[in-house]
Amino acid sequence: MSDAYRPIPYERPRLPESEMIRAAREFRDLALQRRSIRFFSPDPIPEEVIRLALEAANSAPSGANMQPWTFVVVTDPALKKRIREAAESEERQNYESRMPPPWLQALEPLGTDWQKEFLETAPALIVVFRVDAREEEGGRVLHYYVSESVGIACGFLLAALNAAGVSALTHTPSPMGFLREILGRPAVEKPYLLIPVGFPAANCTVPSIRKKGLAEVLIVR
Ligand code: IYR
Repeated sequence: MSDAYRPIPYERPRLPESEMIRAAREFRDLALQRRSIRFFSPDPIPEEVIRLALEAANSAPSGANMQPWTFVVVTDPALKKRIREAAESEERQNYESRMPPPWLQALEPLGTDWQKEFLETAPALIVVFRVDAREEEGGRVLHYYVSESVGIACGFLLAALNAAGVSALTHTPSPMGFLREILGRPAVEKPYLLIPVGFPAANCTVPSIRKKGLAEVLIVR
């Protein structure tokens, strides 16, 4: 056995079954309250809420425990403006010529277009970068299962924000390379997701869409 393997005991109290079901139901109910929003109030959200949600995200399981992510929190209005302008420039080309008709059709129920006002209105933008490798004394160390790991961390982040009553949008302007430049991140970091966070605007609306029920996606063998 390798010297690097030094396990320590792990114990967790077992909940009674009724308590497990109650906790699972409570989390399910909270998850069902979540909606992606595109109309944000400019009201700030407590910095501590973002910090705690990011601590939850940073605890996510990752390939070989390498935590292959960087989170950048943007609240500076000038930076948000630059990000909006760059995102809209890409998105305008997407909507006007790059997205094929079936894609545009799939987006119709969401009512999206190239304009991304929420990138300036939302009080904070969390930009998540995937980090494919890191430099160490001995040379470059590759990270493993980076997209799976970062996806899970983003799921933790969204769930933690939602539990605190904070709304968010999973936004992917494409291509997103401009985020690396504007935020001054190294080439080894690739923008993965842009998550505006905040409270819904007073007149916020969301698309009337339905989620598939579990029966449509669950197979038990
Ligand atoms: N990135 C574009 C288009 C878009 C794509 C998907 I897939 C969505 O679920 C929503 C939007 C935009 O943000 O408008």
